[in-house]
Amino acid sequence: MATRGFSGRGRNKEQRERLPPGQSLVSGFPVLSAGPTPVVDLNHWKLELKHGPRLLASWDWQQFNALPQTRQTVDIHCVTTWSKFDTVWQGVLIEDLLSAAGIEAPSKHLLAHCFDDYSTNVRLADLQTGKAMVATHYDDQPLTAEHGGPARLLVPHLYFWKSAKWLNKLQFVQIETAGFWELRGYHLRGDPFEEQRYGGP
Ligand SMILES: Nc1nc2c(c(=O)[nH]1)N[C@H]1C(S)=C(S)[C@@H](COP(=O)(O)O)O[C@H]1N2
Ligand SMILES: [Mo]
Repeated sequence: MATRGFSGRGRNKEQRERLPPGQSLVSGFPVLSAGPTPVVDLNHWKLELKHGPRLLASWDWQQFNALPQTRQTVDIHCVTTWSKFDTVWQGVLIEDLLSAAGIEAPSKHLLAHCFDDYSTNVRLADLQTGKAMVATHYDDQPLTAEHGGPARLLVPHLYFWKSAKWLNKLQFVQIETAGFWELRGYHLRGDPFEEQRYGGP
């Protein structure tokens, strides 16, 4: 109790360094979706990997769940200014997905597509960080529908709009191509520590 002030300041310093500029910590887990939550039947669930229109690989739910699993604890940052520390996720790392597909990446840019027609662009380099994954579990529970279940992209080091919920396709594209929010003014990359909230003219 006597050291409360000192250790409090210590924690705050650590938190300040982990918290990107303009962000505030939340303890809950807000839900942000552009439209209604799609109903996704696991019997029809499929994740496709494409290069433009060409199919490179695809997994049904059973095949996808047989891929190597990774569990990790990361901080997440939403462009609407909330951040959440120490969120626990489990799923398939993008590196493991690509090696399961047995392909060399054909381009440096991708679009993530979803069951609700949302999309977002991501650079291959931002997916090959050892942290970006197709997540199926949050807090050791199957991902709830409102948070993107059955499976969502998780790109924890970028603003959370890059973490596409209800993921059904990862598409390599030759040229960086804006997704849903990027077309509406958000930054093409979205690094929270650089405060890349909005795109340039
Ligand atoms: N398919 C899909 N993915 C999406 C969205 C969406 O509307 N549709 N919203 C994005 C935005 S703007 C944010 S901040 C996060 C919110 O994720 P959460 O609802 O799990 O907090 O999901 C992102 N992924
Ligand atoms: Mo968002």
